[in-house]
Amino acid sequence: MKRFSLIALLTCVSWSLMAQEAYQIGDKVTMYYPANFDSVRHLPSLALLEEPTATKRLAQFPKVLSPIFSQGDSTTIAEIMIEAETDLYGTGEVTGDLVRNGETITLWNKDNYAYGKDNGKKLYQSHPWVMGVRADGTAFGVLADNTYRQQIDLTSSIKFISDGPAFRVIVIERDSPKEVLKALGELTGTIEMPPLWALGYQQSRYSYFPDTRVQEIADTFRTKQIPIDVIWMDIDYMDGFRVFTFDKEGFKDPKALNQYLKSKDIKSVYMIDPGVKKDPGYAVYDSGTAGNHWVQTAQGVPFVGEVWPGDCVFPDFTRPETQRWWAGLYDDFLATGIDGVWNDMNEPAVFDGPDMSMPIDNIHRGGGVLPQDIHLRYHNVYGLLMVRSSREGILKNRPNIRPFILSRANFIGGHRYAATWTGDNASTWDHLKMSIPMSITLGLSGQPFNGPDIGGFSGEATEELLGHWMTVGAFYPFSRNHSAIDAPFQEPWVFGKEVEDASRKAINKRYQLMPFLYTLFQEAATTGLPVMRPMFLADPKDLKLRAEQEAFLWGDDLAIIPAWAESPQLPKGAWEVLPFNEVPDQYQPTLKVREGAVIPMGPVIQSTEDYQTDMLDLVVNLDAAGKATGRLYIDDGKSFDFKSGAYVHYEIQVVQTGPGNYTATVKKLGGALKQKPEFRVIVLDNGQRLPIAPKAVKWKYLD
Ligand code: NBV
Repeated sequence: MKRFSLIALLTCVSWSLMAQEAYQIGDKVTMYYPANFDSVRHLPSLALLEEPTATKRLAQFPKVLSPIFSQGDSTTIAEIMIEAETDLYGTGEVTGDLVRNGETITLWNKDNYAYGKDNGKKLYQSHPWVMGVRADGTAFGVLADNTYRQQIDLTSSIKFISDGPAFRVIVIERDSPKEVLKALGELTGTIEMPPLWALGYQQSRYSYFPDTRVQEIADTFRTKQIPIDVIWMDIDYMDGFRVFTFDKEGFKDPKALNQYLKSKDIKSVYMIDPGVKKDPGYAVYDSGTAGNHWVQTAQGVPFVGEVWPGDCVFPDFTRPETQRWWAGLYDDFLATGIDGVWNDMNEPAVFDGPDMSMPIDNIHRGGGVLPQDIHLRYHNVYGLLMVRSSREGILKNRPNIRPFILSRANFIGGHRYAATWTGDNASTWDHLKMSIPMSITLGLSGQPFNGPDIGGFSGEATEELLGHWMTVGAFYPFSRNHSAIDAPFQEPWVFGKEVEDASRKAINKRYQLMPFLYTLFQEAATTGLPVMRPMFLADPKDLKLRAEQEAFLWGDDLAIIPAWAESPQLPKGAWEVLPFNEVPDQYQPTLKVREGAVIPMGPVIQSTEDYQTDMLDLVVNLDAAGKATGRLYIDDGKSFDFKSGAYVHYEIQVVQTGPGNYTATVKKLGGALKQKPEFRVIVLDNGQRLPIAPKAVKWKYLD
């Protein structure tokens, strides 16, 4: 035994000394190749936006952060040594703390109900990505460009241990974590600008059934004046769980239902799973079979596995023909007036398969740019490929409307195609609290548009839990209440007046802050910086902020401090409370504005259909020098016209010029839209809002 491990050690050492190569692919961005890199088994990369072209071979490896490649019996390894006192972040969709040091997780997309399996260390998505922040605030990022099953082991270094062939690693070196995230955005792309409605509050349930129940939910929101933008249709709207069909009784006229919702300014999102019922006579099964679209077993016949509808076959999204066929299925579906698509179960989850998915030797036949390979390679990107193809289908039908897709499974880079939620959490305090580091961590891994099921999916939410979850939940980038079929209902009103009022107040605030939130989404879409941020991002040198995971930021300027936060650490400076004219309650998080910030805000509205930017408030917390700055981005919220200039982006600076006197400079940063909102300045002072008389402000517009 001893001899065996010595030989293993020697093999490993000599192997790791074999030639490997490094290329500079950007400013302080290095791509490292192991000696035996097999491009056919790895390329093209699905994580990267495109294959780096400007590559310069380095004669010498940089002294720090160069990976050491090695090989175990059946694994390939890349290890990056880190300096002591480096805080590690990222690793995608994970349970546990914000600071990732000491953690080991497995990247193998997995249906993980209540996060109960594998100790919650294997969830629905894979992000082979770690960001390190050193004691001096400088930072780096490490991306393993590898889709195969792998572990990230952060117990003493950064170690990727893969079950696939040797893989390449990209290292980004920067002066700050924000710069690292921007570089990640350049490599993997950023989100597309979502439709404005997707930023509104959303209500879901497994399932609202039948259509009259959906209408009742819509009516209740409107009668109770709780703002809402979207209602979600879960699997029971389908006919026997057959995708792209509607239940003949319960949802017999989806067009009429969607029209009804539209008349209430509410959008509809419908679920589509990848598993297609094996059911001759069912059009999707028949056309898929005729087109030979199914993932195959090692023996070359369609793989059959059990999911909701019973025996199912699964589209092979590596094939261009299959991508086109799948995209085409959306034609009739969308013609009913469906606004958004929810791709669930796309790990893919297979009830009777190994590790609740497919055998790793199943065959994906590829074609086009992707080669044929086994499921071990394509498992973690099955969801990414599915949503990419769904997006194509939606865009084909509506070329100038921004699509909205929500996906349960995904892979780093998949934020280019879909938003995400964190799967089947539970109605517990633990999961409420954990949702904050989870959501922040996804944002630090390239996916800013995310959030958990508000109220928790499984189990029973209590009045107190729902009160706290609804009020914090209004501040996730993706804000949707959702619950399981066997859980009690958890709409904001089910526990009575107190939670209902508290929910309304919090959601009202989200809508009032919409100009600010939308501007942050534009920043995420153009730079890769997250919307929901950890405190340390605003001041990486302040070590007190590094582990803060109760309170969080929207951008750099607005702190959200849950009522239950025990010792929230905020970046230095005189933060001012952002007060609202409301009866206080035990649930509302405290909102605080950074010193020197301007937050654009609008009125309370019931739906983003009523969103306007003709008249806005500029809420200002002046710094010691009497100055404050903010930004405002405006476009039509719907189309891609902003790409040809139909937007306007302002930088707004408010300066106190004397007692009670101000100048406000509105400088156009870009865009051709002629819209100039009428602004009202409101100065925050010791928890008070002081509206400034229009005459006391001198306005300067700079084009
Ligand atoms: O489609 C039903 C559910 C859905 O509500 C949930 O959000 C998904 O994560 N889906 C999983 C399938 C089964 C859940 C037990």
